[in-house]
Amino acid sequence: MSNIEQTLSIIKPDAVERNLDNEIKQIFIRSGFNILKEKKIQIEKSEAEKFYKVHETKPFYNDLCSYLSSGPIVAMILEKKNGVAENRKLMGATNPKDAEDGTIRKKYGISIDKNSVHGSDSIENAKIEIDFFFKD
Ligand code: IDP
Ligand code: MG
Repeated sequence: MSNIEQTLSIIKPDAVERNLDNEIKQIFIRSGFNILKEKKIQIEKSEAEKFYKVHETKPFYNDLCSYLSSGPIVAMILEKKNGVAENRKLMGATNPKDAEDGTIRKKYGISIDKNSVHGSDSIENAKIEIDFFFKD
């Protein structure tokens, strides 16, 4: 049985702003991910609110949506065996301070909000998030 999975990755504004997008893409490639599609875009705050709707009751929701829409991002469809979990592992903990050595957030994250990358947290959400960015 094949468990090749697709997941949505976003290189967030703090990383794109520091020109880290190519470097981070190389980490995904070296770690065995295929980048099936990618686009560099800037989204509206209203779109960020839709994307992060699961967090709408959180105290940081407004800042989070302002932040994600504050500058260009790179959205990618990544594919690998166990891709959803493998991407979460490679990203590291939400707070870069807690992220393990060798993870993207440990290496590049600035703070809990400016943590350089987003990754889908389940196969179901990966499908929803991929559609959000790549459905025509
Ligand atoms: P994740 O990105 O590791 O899946 P989530 O809990 O889904 O983490 O939170 C989404 C994003 O919201 C995080 O990546 C981070 O940028 C931001 N965030 C999460 N918790 C906090 C917080 O306590 N303060 C500020 N921002 C937060
Ligand atoms: Mg999450």
